[in-house]
Amino acid sequence: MCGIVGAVSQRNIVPILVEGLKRLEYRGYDSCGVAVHQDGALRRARSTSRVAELQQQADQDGIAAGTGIAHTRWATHGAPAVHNAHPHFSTGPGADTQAVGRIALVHNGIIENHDELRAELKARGYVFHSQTDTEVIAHLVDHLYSGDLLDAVQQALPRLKGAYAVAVFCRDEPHRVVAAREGSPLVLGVGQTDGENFVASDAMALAGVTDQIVYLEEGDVVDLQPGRYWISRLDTATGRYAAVTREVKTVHAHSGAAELGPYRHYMQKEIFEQPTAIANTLEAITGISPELFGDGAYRVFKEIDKVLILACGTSYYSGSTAKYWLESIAKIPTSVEIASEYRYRDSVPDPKTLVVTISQSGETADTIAALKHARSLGMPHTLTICNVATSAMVRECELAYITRAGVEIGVASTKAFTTQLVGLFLLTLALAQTRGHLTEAQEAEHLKDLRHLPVAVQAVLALEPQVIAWSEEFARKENALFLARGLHYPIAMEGALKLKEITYIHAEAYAAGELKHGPLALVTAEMPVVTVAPNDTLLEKLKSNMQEVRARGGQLYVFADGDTAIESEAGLHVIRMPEHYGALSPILHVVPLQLLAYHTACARGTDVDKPRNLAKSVTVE
Ligand code: HGA
Repeated sequence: MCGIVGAVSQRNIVPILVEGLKRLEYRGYDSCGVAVHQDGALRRARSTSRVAELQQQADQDGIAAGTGIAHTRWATHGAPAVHNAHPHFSTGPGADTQAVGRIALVHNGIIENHDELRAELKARGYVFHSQTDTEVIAHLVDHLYSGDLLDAVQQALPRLKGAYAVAVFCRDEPHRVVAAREGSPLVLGVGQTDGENFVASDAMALAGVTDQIVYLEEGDVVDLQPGRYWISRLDTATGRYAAVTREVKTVHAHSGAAELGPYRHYMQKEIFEQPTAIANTLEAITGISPELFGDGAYRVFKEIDKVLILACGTSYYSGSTAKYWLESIAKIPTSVEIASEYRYRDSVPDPKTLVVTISQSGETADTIAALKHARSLGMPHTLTICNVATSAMVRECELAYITRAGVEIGVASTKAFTTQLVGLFLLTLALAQTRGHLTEAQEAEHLKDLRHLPVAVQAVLALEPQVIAWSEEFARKENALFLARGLHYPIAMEGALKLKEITYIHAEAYAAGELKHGPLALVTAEMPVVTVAPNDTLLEKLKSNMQEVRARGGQLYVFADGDTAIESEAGLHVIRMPEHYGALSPILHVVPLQLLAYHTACARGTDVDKPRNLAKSVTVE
């Protein structure tokens, strides 16, 4: 994660850098910092408070200049503390340990050979002030500097193993920022006034400043100076850097700024936006066809005979739900893998596989790496379900379905999840159609249910007051179990993840049939057991599992479809959902679980939109 912004300009750039950081705070908020080239020296302000306070600190310290870089951090190496906050400055070799050197640098990523580089640079007399892997890059560039920053950065990059986006400036070259990427996102923003130029982790950071964006490619190095920029990359044949041309795109990036309106937190707002997000995601759908996923999708769908879904976190649970749909409706063998596992294990590739990646941001490092790994194994057919049309994932994949959840600010994903499920259901129907498992009547029936979904979700949102009453009790707990069966088992896992993420209550989900194989040992009167109880073919089996909990004195909190006969009694608390919604039922059942996590977090007083240790867009592995 981590967010980077950098600029060369004639005007004081600090307010723009800080505003950019505010929009990148979704990428991490352990610390933030800004550094500028001012009066011939490197100056910086760093803080472990939120970005909102950084501008004040910069103002107090009189930090203002036209060349600068800024960073918001999600710590990987070294605690979230001021001395580990970026920008990092080099210290010249043999200098007084507190002396500032000539290089200022921000970094997103992980340098895997930092230990080796640190030892080498220490031996050369460099002094380290942080525990970060990043600081080695600052010293390395300093060591290689002999009057030309671009040259020093170009020499340093091949020595780095791992992933990075970096932005660097030098005390001896006041109007220059050099930036590079390999494995972490970075865009160039071509300024529209006074020859100013920018770099940022995400075009959103530059919204309102410039809409002229170059998506830098892996291995690109960009040299920014007033009125000009120059992109180069290493030519492996010659071992030299050579200029490359990249297309400048007009990108109407959203600033991400969104009014909270009547809501207390963005997460609550986003839960309540789900009817609209789902309606928007379905807006262009008039019928089911492979072309919804891009030109050439019919040919691809005809060629493949299995599906491999790769994803992380919440997206992994939407993929896990889709497995049930794909096998039962489209009759296509489907496996779902955690991207960070798949990328490193030996697996058996099959070229007739459709590789489906799922990511809200489209920048999830593990999922992108897993996608590339799958392709390198000889599986060329790739499709992504993604919320950001301009993301690396969409650019990498042959086919795509762009969900229209809108910007999601809360770290705990809600509307991105339900719209992913919509996209995956459409994929199921399109594959079913291609494979001859979808009659016109079935297509019409599914489309009717999809179109009614926003209204059905709205009806579930009306249950909020009942969920609030439960959340008061949950707020006093430190553990919770979630149970479900079949299609709703991944929904129970998502519910448990939501509770963990924002309330810090330890929560685990089990397929209800697994209870007797171990977790039943945890059940006491103190253990709330949340149960997802749709009126489907597994209901009677689920009821037996609920009895097993009741028999041990466990407290059941059941979300039961309106047409089940499950009634509240001692130890059995029931919130009645609308009537059973068939195959799309998971999209309804996840909503009260989101509300339960949200209101429990409020009752516990946690930072709902920015839970501890987490960040929104997971761009490191
Ligand atoms: N490794 C660096 C940068 C962290 C990062 O990119 N996180 O996503 C650090 O720990 O500061």
